Amino acid sequence: TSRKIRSALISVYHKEGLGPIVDGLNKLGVTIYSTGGTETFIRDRGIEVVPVEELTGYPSILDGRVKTLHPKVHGGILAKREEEHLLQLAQLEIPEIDLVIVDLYPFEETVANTEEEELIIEKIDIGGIALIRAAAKNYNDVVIVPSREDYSTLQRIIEEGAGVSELAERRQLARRGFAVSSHYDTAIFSYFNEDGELPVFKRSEMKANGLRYGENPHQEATFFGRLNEMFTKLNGKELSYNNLVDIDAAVALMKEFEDADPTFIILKHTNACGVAVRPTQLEAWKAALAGDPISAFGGILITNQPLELSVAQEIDKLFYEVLIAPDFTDSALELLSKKKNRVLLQYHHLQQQLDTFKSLLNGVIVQNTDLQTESADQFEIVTERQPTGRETADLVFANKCAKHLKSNTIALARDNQLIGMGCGQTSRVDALKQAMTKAKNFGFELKDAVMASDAFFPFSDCVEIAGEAGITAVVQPGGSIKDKDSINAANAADIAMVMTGVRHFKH
Ligand code: 93A
Repeated sequence: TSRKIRSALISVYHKEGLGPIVDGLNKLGVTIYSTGGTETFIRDRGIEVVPVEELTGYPSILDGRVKTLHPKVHGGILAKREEEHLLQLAQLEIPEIDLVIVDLYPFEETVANTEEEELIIEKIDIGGIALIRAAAKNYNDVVIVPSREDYSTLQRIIEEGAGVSELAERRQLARRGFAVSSHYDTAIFSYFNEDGELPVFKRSEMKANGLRYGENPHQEATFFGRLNEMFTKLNGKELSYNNLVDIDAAVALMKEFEDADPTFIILKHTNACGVAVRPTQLEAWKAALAGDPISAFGGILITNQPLELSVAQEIDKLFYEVLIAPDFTDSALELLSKKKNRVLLQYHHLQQQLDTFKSLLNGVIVQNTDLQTESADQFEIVTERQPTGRETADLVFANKCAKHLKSNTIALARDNQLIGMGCGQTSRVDALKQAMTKAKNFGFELKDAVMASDAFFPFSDCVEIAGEAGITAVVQPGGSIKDKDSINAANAADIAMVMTGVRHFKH
């Protein structure tokens, strides 16, 4: 439903950027109500404005602590544009307010700049927050612009829509409104919360998602989320804390191969110990398992195609914790469901969350999830020899594996199969040695294999060792001051090396 803006209440702390907005509203003939400083700003532009005091019939009192907190203001914002509410507005002579623009008192900046509690307290905005929440609640009829950052959205409505907004736009702005108000209240809470108590959820009140225990039996744990939007559990025991952590790692890595040929991945403790892409699912399973049949015991398995009976028969021989697939054929499901504890998950999508949180030092750090993946056209060839087509494909494959292994890591691959990996090592050369040992233990030749590193080589040692082992191609981000040493070592061993410019640390 479209709504035309006929009236607006503007109350902003910072006035920058407001000029063009009020000019636009004025051109559309919008009636503007406003509070003290904002009113002066608008009047100084030569634009007609109704002081909010004239609307409420009340002065701004208590040094401005009560300016807009009045039924004449909130009634006009909160009224549904339906007969009954509009009748009440008419009886009480309350004008409708179709647009609310707020820029809150700068609480956080004040806290950053002073220790004087009195000044800080005065910067707790009450009326502005109430305006934002009221207008956001009534997004069905009202446009809320909850901060200066949202002026561009409003400018679009004014210019392109001639003051007419659509429901989806208003709802999106309401979402912004609640984002602003929750952020603001969190900042106030943090200021008062000097003992550092975290706004953690009370686990006892969240029994529904309570896990049996955490990483270890003596640790309590709770999961907050909506797992069933992502998966349907078709069989097995209750998911454990460690299962959830591993499933998340499995999803992240499989996302890299979502559209590839049949792929199988086996993970342990969030690290892939088997990965293979093959023309058939059975071959993919066998090649993934061959990567490290010992580690596969008790692993998390994931594939990108509906699980076939022939593969289920093979998997059934192994002890595993969780098997994830986009679907299961009836016969495969029937067979695998016989083991009551084994978890079978059908995934609906492989969406990852955009932010990653971690708690530390009595706080939380948040970052964008590492969703970047390099394709061959992002490879910069830095050696005399170019990688062959087969090597290039394996480099892309190995680089994807390395991205999802704990740092420091080296992934060795050949023919779209992970043949060895070293991860979680404190030195890169240790990671390489571990990867080579694994590969040899499981009967792989390193001749013609490729190597991927999650971060640059600080010295030429890894490339030298790789060359001696017969590895012929290497992918790494580059960026070390000693890149040249590694490049020289690669040239000396006739290795083709490419750089991506993108580091993939994973701690
Ligand atoms: O002190 S308040 O919490 N009391 C109110 O009723 C009120 N209404 C709007 N602060 C209030 N505001 C805030 O005033 C707005 O959020 C805005 O930051 C500021 C704009 O004041 P002026 O227009 O006088 O510069």
